[in-house]
Amino acid sequence: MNAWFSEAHRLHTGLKEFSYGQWLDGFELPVRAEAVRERFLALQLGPVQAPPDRGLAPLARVHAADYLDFLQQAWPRWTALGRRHPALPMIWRADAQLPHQLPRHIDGQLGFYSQDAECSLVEGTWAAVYGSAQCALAAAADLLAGQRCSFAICRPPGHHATARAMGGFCYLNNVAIAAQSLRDHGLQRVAVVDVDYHHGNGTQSIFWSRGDVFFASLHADPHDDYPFFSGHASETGIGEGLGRNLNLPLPPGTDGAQYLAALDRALQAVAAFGPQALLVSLGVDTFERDPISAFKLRSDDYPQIGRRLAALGLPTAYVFEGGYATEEVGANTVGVLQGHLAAG
Ligand code: Q9C
Ligand code: ZN
Repeated sequence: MNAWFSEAHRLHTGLKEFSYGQWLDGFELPVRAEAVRERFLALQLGPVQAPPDRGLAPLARVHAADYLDFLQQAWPRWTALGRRHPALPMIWRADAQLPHQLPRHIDGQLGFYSQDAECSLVEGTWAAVYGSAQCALAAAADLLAGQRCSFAICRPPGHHATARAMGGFCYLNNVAIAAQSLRDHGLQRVAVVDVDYHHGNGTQSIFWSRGDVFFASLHADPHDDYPFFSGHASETGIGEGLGRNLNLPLPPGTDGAQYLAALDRALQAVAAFGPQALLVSLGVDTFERDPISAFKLRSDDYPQIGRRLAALGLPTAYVFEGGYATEEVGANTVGVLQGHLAAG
């Protein structure tokens, strides 16, 4: 299978986050994508290539034009104030009663276009997020060209990004951009399965009222973990999207057996939807030694995930999301692909 990888991800580095009262270096490190790439190459699963440039138009099918402008302009506007450190928001518009009015100041706009204080912007952030989205588009294009399986080594990740807000290390929603691209190239029904530890709130929100993209997510119960405000089982979509959103929140300490049982439930619902292609938000922060997560999956559980996904028998693109145990992120992520290939 092809893997798609953009070298520009390395420019998104030196990140900071404000984490529950602590000022931390980012967890979302360049070594993550490098480790995944190295493992894919070491196992000789296929070529790793730079994605073709498909431009901004497919990104603008998912994200608001003003948000895309903001992402491109944020760093020059930040440095124009004499600042050289990574940009982060410090104020948000929660629970506002007035109709929204976009602030003119960069500090106001950072809050306007973000969900939390986990997405810092540096000089190379735009180049990195643009390249990451192009990787997802290349994997989608592989499916349109008749490939059965493809892998986008996206970094930064994407599933927390909404149409107009970054959050949780995510700026552009890579998997949503890929799903929309499949729709725009004629596929009628697409399914997204999100196996990252965190709820894919951005992807849910993008397809919330749509009947053409089914979204299923397994994740930490929002009562226990980020993103806290979404991911409950009661969230099932609205309008044409009603019944096309499936959340399976799981408790802290969830192990491989519990996880695979929940995955089987999700995949039954996906099969009933009858999609023509499958996109997988592939996070491995469900791992027992992940530094920011509370599930207990072991390395040999990951091929089982791939095996089950392959059993749907659909053209499948894997899109890399979270996973912060830098020693094992390569083996665990590529382990899912090995399981998929072994099954199919
Ligand atoms: N300082 C993804 O896995 N916040 N995003 C953790 C740690 C959650 C993770 C707090 C971060 C979201 C794509
Ligand atoms: Zn995650």
